[in-house]
Amino acid sequence: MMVELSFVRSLAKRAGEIIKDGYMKPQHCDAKDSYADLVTDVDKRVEDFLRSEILSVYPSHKFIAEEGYSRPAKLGSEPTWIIDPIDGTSNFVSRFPFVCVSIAYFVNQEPTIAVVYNPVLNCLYHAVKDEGAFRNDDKIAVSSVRDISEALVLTDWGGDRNPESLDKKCSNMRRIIAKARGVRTMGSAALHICQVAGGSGDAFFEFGIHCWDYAAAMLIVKEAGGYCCNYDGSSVDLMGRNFVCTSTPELAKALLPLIEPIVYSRD
Ligand code: 2AM
Ligand code: CA
Ligand code: CA
Ligand code: CA
Repeated sequence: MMVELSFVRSLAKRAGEIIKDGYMKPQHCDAKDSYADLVTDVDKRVEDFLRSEILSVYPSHKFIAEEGYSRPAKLGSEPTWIIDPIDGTSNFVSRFPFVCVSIAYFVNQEPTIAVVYNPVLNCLYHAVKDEGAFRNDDKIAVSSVRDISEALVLTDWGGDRNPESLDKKCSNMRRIIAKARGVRTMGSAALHICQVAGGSGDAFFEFGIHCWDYAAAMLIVKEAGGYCCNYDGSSVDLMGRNFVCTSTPELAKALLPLIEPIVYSRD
């Protein structure tokens, strides 16, 4: 049985209800790799909900999901769901309203259906391969910005507090802000990328992120006409721990030389 967009949207909406229920309640959180890398019961509850709903209809499908995946994550040609139950957990616990659930459905290693839903701001992005990208059912498109002096660049500090990584991130920020209109860091890679898809940001890059942070948003920004690559300009490697997208290839060409890579081990 084929997976329909309506099924994925309904999963995201119901996951969003769980997130919204937890949003105004104090959350107990556990630290993962660092004190800044958090997980709450709501992350786990949303992931369990999505897994059981999907498996009840598609028992043979595979999963790569943040809280319960088995390393190394491997994307094969089988139908596979790449899921982040909450992207922006540090925002979620601080009630900063930039949080979402991110669901991508892959077949033959190709993203086919993607939904990113922010239940706090009631904003749902979706894309189906070759059918365009939408925000709350309105078609969206990237900006036409080519020149870095006109670009709003989105990136993040992430959860890594290693001093060497922080030095590189600061130097990257320093080089970019000297040339760009602005830099914003809002705590959710998926929503940053969706901002670029909707034309309210012009470029996004980040090191240390995983495929569940950007798999869904990547299809959304591609379908909105955006350009996606790795930090060195090569094509996107989902296990490569970095991702860049821009409104135009010209903007990527201007941005990439300003970025010194921070290399993370693959999954
Ligand atoms: P997460 O909320 O699913 O962990 C952007 O920096 C990405 O890194 C986010 O998409 C976020 O995904 C993850 N991240 C982990 N810890 C973070 C932190 N303290 N601040 C911002 N992002 C963090
Ligand atoms: Ca996390
Ligand atoms: Ca994430
Ligand atoms: Ca997460």
